[in-house]
Amino acid sequence: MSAEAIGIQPPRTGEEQTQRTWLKWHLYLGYIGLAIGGLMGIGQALDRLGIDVYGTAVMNYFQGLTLHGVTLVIVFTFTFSNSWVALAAIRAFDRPLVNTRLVIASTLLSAAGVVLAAIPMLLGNATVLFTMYAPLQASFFFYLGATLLVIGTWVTLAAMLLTRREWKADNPGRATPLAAYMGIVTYIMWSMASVGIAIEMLAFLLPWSLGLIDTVDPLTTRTLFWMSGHPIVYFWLLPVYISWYLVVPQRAGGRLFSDGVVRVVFLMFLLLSTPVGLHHQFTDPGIHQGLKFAHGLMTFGVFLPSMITAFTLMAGLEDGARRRGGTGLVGWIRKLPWGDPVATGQLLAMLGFMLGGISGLIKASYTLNLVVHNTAFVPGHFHLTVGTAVTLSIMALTYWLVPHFTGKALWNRKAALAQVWIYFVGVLIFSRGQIANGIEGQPRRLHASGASFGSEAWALGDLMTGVGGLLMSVAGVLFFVILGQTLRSKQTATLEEQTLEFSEFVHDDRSSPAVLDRLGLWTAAAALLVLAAYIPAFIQQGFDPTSPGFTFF
Ligand code: HAS
Ligand code: CU
Repeated sequence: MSAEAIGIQPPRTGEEQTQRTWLKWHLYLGYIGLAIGGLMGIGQALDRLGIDVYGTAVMNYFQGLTLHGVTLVIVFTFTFSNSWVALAAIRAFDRPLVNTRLVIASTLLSAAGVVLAAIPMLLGNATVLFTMYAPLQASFFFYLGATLLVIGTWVTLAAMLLTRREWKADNPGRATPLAAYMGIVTYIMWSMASVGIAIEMLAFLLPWSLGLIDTVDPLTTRTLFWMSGHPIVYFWLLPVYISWYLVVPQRAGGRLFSDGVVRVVFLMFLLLSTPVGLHHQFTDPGIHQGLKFAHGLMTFGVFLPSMITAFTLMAGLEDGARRRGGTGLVGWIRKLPWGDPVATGQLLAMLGFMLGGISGLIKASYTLNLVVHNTAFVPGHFHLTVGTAVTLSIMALTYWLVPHFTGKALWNRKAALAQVWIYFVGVLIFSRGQIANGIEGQPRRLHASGASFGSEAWALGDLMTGVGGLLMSVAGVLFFVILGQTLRSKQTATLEEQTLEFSEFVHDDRSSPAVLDRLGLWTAAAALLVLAAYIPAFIQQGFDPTSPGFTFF
């Protein structure tokens, strides 16, 4: 049995137990983000149905939308990753992380970041949306909170890298265990990518919001933001890929083809996630067409590791289903573990991601991007990616994680199954509405029921977005009911329920080339690509710090 097949078990030492307690609270912090963000989502769904909760309520549309975006895509995702990826690394290395203080520091940094960012958002002093670039200006504390959340992720990386070094000293010549490898490569990618947003914060937004400098260059801050703002989507996605690779096929009874291929997939993300940010700026003036072309080309490159993932997973799932008696060209799909909410939620998330991925490819094509940029098509795309592939997978994984962390049995498996299906059906209807309206030219971030203009062509799309959004909200409420009831439950989880087995491979790590483990080398190569993609962009676009801050809402 390979090391990976051991999977995640209940803790064995006191230190591991302490770390898991902190990781548990780190995870719970994310659920608070999900609750606030989800609540704001209900308001947005109602808005599409013509019920204007913002006209009368305590907050305006953009305040609600900022809370929605920041708590979901920065708080919920980051805290889940810090918790889950560290937990997987502990199990893969079969030892606690070096050292416990770093695990605690990461949790506290996230918590401080959440509080600092939440207060100005709730007070209406940070209505800049989650794409926090100039010239919209937020309170200093909002930027500080976001910065601390990013630093928390760096601390998690430091803990994992130190543990890897210690493990390597004890296991000379062996490849980093796969679950840890995937997590560490993800975090190296993100830490490198987040340099863009770090410079944006430290050099521009923090001093600007404090009044130390009066003006900034919006184009510079946009470019720095997107330098991190594209790879951030893989920082949301790759922790979930760890589960898609290592948990779902195993639960389906299948083996994966090759350990080496999975490592190559993660290295491709390390190399290609960052030098593509200009695909968010295809319509920005002042950036040379050749640079946009280069970033566009590399966007098609970063599509590949997800395609390899799709084929690898499909083969692993088919292998499992056929071993369980599945037959036929597609008939085997019936033999996937549809009674298991942990697997089912993630299978549905994968199906949603197929559509999310295709809509991404459409936007990566320059000429099509000109049609859909800044329209409702964009949220249509990202609710199928971060809103489905990531969120639905985290919900499903929660049905294992919480019993694991607490020792309590999952409350009502049937309810959990219903929850993931309702969310899936809801998000499909929701995104269909957004994507159709985007093609009809509906701007994104439109306060629809408060707008004095509109188009007949948007009526059906808005209805679908509203109804789909309400279904997602029902699933969101049900998720928290299941979570609450599980936490209150007196029934203990069996050892099997607390244990997470990892997938096995036909070709395991012994056949993977040693060069894949040279993480320093790959990081250096990735850094060179980032420099090649961005230095010409900054030189060419120049620096023109003439814009004051604006607060419109
Ligand atoms: Fe994106 C904008 C292009 C992936 C998120 N994206 C966004 C924004 C967000 C976002 C939040 O090129 C909006 C930012 C803003 O506010 O302005 N995106 C892409 C491309 C990909 C992509 C090419 N995006 C993501 C992921 C996200 C995400 C992942 C979050 C997690 N995106 C764009 C572009 C824009 C953009 C443009 C800017 C648009 C504009 O004009 O503003 C690709 O990486 C996608 C690759 C995915 C695939 C799918 C693989 C499928 C798999 C599942 C297999 C299924 C199985 C099922 C095995 C190739 C792995 C089996 C089950 C059974 C039951 C049988
Ligand atoms: Cu992107």
